[in-house]
Formats: sequence, structure tokens, C-alpha cells
Amino acid sequence: MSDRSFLDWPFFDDRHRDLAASLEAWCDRHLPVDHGDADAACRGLVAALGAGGWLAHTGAGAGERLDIRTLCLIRETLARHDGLADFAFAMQGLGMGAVSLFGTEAQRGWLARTRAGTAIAGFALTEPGAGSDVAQTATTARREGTDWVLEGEKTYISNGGIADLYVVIARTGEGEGAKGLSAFLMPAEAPGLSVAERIEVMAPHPLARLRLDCVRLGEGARIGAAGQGFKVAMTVLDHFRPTVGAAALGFARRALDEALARVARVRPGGGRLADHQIVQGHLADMALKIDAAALLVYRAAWAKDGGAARISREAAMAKLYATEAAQEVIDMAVQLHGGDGVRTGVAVEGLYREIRALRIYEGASDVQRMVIARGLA
Ligand code: COS
Repeated sequence: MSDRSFLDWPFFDDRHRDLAASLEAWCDRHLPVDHGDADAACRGLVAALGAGGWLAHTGAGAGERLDIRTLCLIRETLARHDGLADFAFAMQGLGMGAVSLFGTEAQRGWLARTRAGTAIAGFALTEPGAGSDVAQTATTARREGTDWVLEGEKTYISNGGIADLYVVIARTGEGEGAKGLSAFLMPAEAPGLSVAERIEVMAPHPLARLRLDCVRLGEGARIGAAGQGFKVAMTVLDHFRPTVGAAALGFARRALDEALARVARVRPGGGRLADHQIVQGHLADMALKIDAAALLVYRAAWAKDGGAARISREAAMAKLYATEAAQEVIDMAVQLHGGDGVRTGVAVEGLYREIRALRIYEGASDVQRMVIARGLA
């Protein structure tokens, strides 16, 4: 069992500690799942997480607020047990983040389904020509009568191909660059929306390039005010970036657990690997990085839950440090496993593949550095 002492930190209330204990018991019963067919696994995980009540935390109905500490605790715990379970949970929140934060009553109708696990959500932000630079978004949304007509392409869209709905950011032209974007709610069945390509990645999960070919949406599809799409997207990312750090933390804790078990078991030349001072030094560095990451993740979550208007700096620090540190911790865990560390099917080999994307998605590490540096000026 991983170190749970962090739950005593003052960032948490008793309800968080209770939730962490119940989720741990749920994970022991339900995870890991077979990843053989990633689409089927994700559908099954969304249904199971919905039935277990966990997805209720991924959205906020009218008068409710997202509790970022809860989201982080759930992501950290799921990631420690099964990366795909964390992915399935996280996307329901990120996909519907704009609706939770800015949606109308009618748009929030979808939340009941994504929170129950009967609908799957995606966030269609990234484009082939506008990766990190959201202000360059080229997908357009133009008015035709009271309808909106969307044209363009979105890529690296998680849950692309299995989602029932997407939040999409498109150019509506109220101003230049970041000032001319709006957010829309786009059902997957909207005519003109197609999956142009399924993208295979090193830690498989549903991922696709989407083509929007004159996708017609009704008047009520826009989320938030006209021209506010960039701020909608950034506000959503501010809420969810600490949770990416939390997932990385879960992967890192699992890697340390695996490493501790390994060095206690292996006896090269008779003595335990764990008794070598150099190994102890590595283990100490791993534990230090994990605690530092946890402090940054839960500091950001606690600040948002406490009512901070904007946590761009805290969220960026949490995501940047926790994902980079987790990569180092996992790499060391692989090293401490020797040849076994790179064998397919060994836990640390899976973690090594899982962690890499977290340093890229929802704002690559250098984007987080930019956000932090701008806040210093
Ligand atoms: N919350 C609210 N408003 C924000 C904001 C935030 N976190 N960040 C920026 N804004 C506002 C700014 O205040 C500014 O508003 P005003 O013009 O009214 O002053 C406006 O948005 C433009 O901000 P800025 O000039 O900082 O934007 P840039 O185009 O320079 O881009 C980065 C900033 C690169 C940080 C942004 O594009 C980004 O985060 N990119 C990464 C995207 C990403 O994470 N993609 C992964 C998707 S996977 S789901």
C-alpha cells in the first residue's frame, strides 16, 4: 500500500479522506481491466465509474462547484491502479468542463448523462496547425440564420471516435487571435462530423483526428459569450491541469511501490538490493519528488476550492513539476528492475509508456513554463 500520510495534510477535509478510502476499496474490486480493446475498455470503465458514483464528481450542475481536491484524489488513486481508468474518468471532467463552468441549463442536461456514465465526452481544442498556440485556432463557426455552421479539423482528440459529444473551440471572428473564438457543444451524431483518422499511441487510448465539414449546430450550442472561447478554454485548463499532476503522482507512487517491493525481494550475491546505500539514495530521491509533487498538486487544488479566482500559476507549477518528476521516478523504478523493467507486461514498463503523454497534453511542459514566467513579470 502506498504512503497515505499526505491525507493528513491540512489541504483536506474528512470527506476527502473518506472518499479516498472508499475509492481504494472500489479500485481493489474493479481494477485493473483488460486493455486489449481500448475502446471497449474505456466504454466499460465509464459505465463502471458512473455506476460506482465516481463520475458524479466530474461535473457541476447549477449552483454546484467542481471540487478540485476530489478530482485530484480520484485521479491519483485511479492512476495508481490503472492508467486507462484514470483516462476514462478524467475525460468526462475535461470534456464537460466548459459546460460545468459556463453552460446554460439546457446544456447542463448533458451533464446528467456524463456524470452517470451513460454518455462519453471529449474536448476538441487542438488543431493540426494550432497545437500549443490556441490563439491560432482555424476551425470556423459562422452564422446561418439562427444556426451555427462549423468547418475545420481537430486532432489528438481524446475519446475521438467513442465520444457522444464534444466541446469544440472555433473562430467566430469577434476580434483577432485569442479574442475571436467561441466554445460550442457538438453532439457526435451532428451531420458533417466524422472521424478522419484514429491515432495509435504508445499507451493506447481512444484518440482521433476529427473533420468538421459544415457541421450544423442549433442556436443553443454556444457555451459562454461570443468571443470568449479562449478564456473558456483557459479557465477549463486551469481547473483540470492540477488533476493531470495528480494522475502523474498516482503513476509515480505506483512506481515507487513497485521499486520498493523489487529491491526488498532481489538479492544479488546474497544481500538485499534494498540494503545498498546507493539504492537507498535513489529511493529517497523518488520519495522526495513524490512529496514535492503532491504538495504542489494539492496546493493548487486547495487554492481553487478555497475560492481563488484564477490559479494559472499554481496549476502550471503543479502540472509541470508533477509530470516531470513522475517521469524521473518511473525511469528510476525501471532502472531498479534491471532487465525486467523493460519487459512487456511488467508494471513499471506500462507506467513508463503511460507517463510520457502527460508531459505533453493539456499544455506541454514548456507552455507551463511560459505561464509561470508570465506571472512573474
Ligand atoms: N484564464 C482566464 N483568462 C486567461 C487565461 C486563463 N488561464 N490565460 C489567458 N487568459 C486571457 C488573458 O488575460 C488575455 O485576456 P485579455 O486580452 O483580455 O487581457 C487573453 O486570454 C489572451 O491571453 P494570452 O495573451 O496570455 O494568450 P496567448 O495566446 O499568448 O497564449 C498560452 C497563452 C500559450 C499559454 C495558451 O495558448 C495555452 O495554454 N496553450 C496550451 C493549450 C493546451 O493546453 N492545449 C492542450 C489541449 S489538450 S485538452
